[in-house]
Amino acid sequence: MFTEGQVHEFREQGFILGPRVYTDAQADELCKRMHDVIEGRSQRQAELSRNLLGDETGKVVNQVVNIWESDDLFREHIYNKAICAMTAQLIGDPVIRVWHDQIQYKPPRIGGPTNWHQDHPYWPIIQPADLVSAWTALDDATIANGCMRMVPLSHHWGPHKGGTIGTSDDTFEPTPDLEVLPKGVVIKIVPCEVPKGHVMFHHCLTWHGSPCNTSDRGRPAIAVHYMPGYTRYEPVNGHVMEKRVSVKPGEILEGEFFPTVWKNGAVAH
Ligand SMILES: O=C(O)CCC(=O)C(=O)O
Repeated sequence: MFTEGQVHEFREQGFILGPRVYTDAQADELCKRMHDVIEGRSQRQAELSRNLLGDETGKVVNQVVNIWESDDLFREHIYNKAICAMTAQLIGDPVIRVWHDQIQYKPPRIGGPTNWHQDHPYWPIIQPADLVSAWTALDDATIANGCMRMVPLSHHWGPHKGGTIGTSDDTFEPTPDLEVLPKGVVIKIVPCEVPKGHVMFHHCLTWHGSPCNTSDRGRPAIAVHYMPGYTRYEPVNGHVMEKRVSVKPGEILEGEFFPTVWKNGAVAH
């Protein structure tokens, strides 16, 4: 669990490194299963599995959405008690649901970038922007293999233009449209190394991205995007998860594909 001071730090800064939630052996097993899904050996299919960068760049970011649907251990992961308890603290709501999960695996040497962005503008069917993501490293995520970079305080600056905060270049710096930012903001980049089996949390408006992996070590991780119980289905554009929505616009987003994982201080199985 986080201390009150840590919850305050998260709300101020927009991200925080949490504790170890898996032993090395548990992280290795999840990593093995991640490769099974990416390489088509799992029994069931995830919602989406593709190279996020397409086939033309020669770089690869293996993106899998809702791996929990394809593998029982990843299904258990979304209910991980420690992660859910910390997420509920950070979000500050007694009910937590899964919006969706997401793998972005950067293979050794050819692992590509994830451009600077905010998450919520990519989710134009849910409101309000109070989600928190729990990003668990299945091996050490380091500066060398493309750990995430965050911009502290940026979640206080509102949604950026279409969610895009510049393209990735050699220096991997965000190139925002300063016109749409509050005056006087200071853009500082913090590399966030996450040791194997540890979890890091970020707010859905925090600017973040990750550069290429040019190292000899892959960068496996699983992010779960958790939403407070009051999150509504408010479609203004499309999303890959929309076909799974069974409620009406304006209603609380819940149902089989958006499981309630935490309720009133306990895991909700
Ligand atoms: O894994 C990465 O480098 C990016 C992940 C991300 O953008 C997210 O979890 O919101």
